[in-house]
Amino acid sequence: MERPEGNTTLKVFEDTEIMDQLQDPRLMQMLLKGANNVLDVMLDYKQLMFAASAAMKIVKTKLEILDTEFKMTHNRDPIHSIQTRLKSQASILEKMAKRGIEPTTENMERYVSDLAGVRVICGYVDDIYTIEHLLAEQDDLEILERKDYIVSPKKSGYRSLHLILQVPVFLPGGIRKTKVEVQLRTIGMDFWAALEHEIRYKKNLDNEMLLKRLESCAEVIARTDQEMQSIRTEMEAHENQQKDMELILEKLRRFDVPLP
Ligand code: 0O2
Repeated sequence: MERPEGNTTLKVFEDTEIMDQLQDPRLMQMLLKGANNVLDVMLDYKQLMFAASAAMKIVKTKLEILDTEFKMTHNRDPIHSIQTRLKSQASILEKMAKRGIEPTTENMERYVSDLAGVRVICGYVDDIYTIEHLLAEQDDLEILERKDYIVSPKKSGYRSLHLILQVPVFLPGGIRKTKVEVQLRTIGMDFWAALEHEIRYKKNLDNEMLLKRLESCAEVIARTDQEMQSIRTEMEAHENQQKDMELILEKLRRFDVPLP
């Protein structure tokens, strides 16, 4: 059969010298051992990412349930939308290289807390802390780390609440405790972060003027978030006052019913 030219794999097998060497049982054993080791590492990585993916889905489902339950009792959704992502191999290796961590699967599990990421977009700032509180109440979740970039924004202007959760993933071999990074932010904070990520983040932009303008956009958005929050709080107070008034009027009407 004709073999395509330039196919190096096939050429190797045509090379009688190499084929002769492969007949050497010691060399063959070394090659098989090497291949076995590589496959073990690949399988460990696959299992790690499988657990990360499962943990991410568990957290997303929990958030959806909390949102629905909140809507049933308070008649509004605290969560506007939820996004999930598994960190890419390139991004994992880049992060580890930057920190000088040896790229092993054990190190990935130990040092890279955002293999699984869940982003929760809320309408109002207080919704973010409500969701955090509801997550903290879940017995099977543990909050390992908390960074509040809303109270203390990053120098760039970045605002969000970051939580590293530990989630038990039930697998045939036992429970695998798996980390998930949850980023909670308002629609406004997300708008800023998405555009800033495109324009500047990881690009080492050093134009002071543009950096200042990006930061001031973040401040304008933060003030708008505060104002929207305050409008909603006032509206709710007004609605509650009206409800209280209705209740009193209803009682008065009942009181006014003429006696027989
Ligand atoms: P990507 O591409 O979004 O995944 P850690 O994640 O804890 O290992 P670090 O830097 O201490 O490392 O975490 P930090 O500061 O809490 O931020 C992690 C994530 O927050 C980033 O993930 C971004 O998603 C987001 N983030 C942090 N700072 C900024 C910022 O200035 N602008 C924008 N747009 N996003 C930011 P990654 O893995 O760096 O990137």
